[in-house]
Amino acid sequence: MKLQSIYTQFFDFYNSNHKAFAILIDPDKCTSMHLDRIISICKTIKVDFIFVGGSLISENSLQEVVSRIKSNIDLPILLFPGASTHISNDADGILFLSLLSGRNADFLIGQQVLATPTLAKSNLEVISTAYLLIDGGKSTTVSYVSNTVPIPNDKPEIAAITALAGQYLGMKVVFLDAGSGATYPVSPKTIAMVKSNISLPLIVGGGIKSMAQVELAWQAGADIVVVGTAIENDTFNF
Ligand code: 1GP
Repeated sequence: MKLQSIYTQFFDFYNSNHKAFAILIDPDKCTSMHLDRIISICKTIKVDFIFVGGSLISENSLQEVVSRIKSNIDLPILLFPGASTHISNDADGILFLSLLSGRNADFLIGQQVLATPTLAKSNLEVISTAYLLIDGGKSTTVSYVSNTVPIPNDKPEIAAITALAGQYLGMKVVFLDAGSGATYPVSPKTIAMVKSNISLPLIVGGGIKSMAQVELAWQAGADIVVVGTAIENDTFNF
């Protein structure tokens, strides 16, 4: 049973020295072996959230994978949608992303409007999220699919004012993402500058391959760090 809203949990991490770790599951790549590995990781280290989603997924796999996770892992499940159809009522919440780093109206507001009738009928906790793509050294699926250019990694001031604009627009959380499988993660300098300009929980992900990089992101100011590809490929260095 959910005792606390997910957003309250985000804020608890924001207000404390204990930072959060999230695992991202791409439903189209979630084999039984992958799920077993995640179950075993959850028993070994403290995992706080499961994110489910991706830029290119099929709805059937999303529904099925969310139910499988729900029956095997007792953690909040948050949808991380790539499009308006990526919704499963079996999850606990959804990061309602607006791609603020881009100038593609479809990913700023179009997909969100299309998703809203379904969300309004669901029990999902909807968390308004300022989503910023930061260059991670290679072209990523999300950048290609959204037809947007990421913020350069060496322009932390652009990331900071974009995140603050999201806060001024009333968004509840900021997500800095170098994109799935990025060559390098969002730099500590960018994380720190964004953190010092906003007063919202901060999620950071993309290209993180080791616990040392997770720690660096936490130290720079991330409240929640998310890892997908390295765990999926079983190459994450604990
Ligand atoms: C992608 O931030 C997430 O949107 C996770 O990235 O798959 O590179 O860990 P990775």
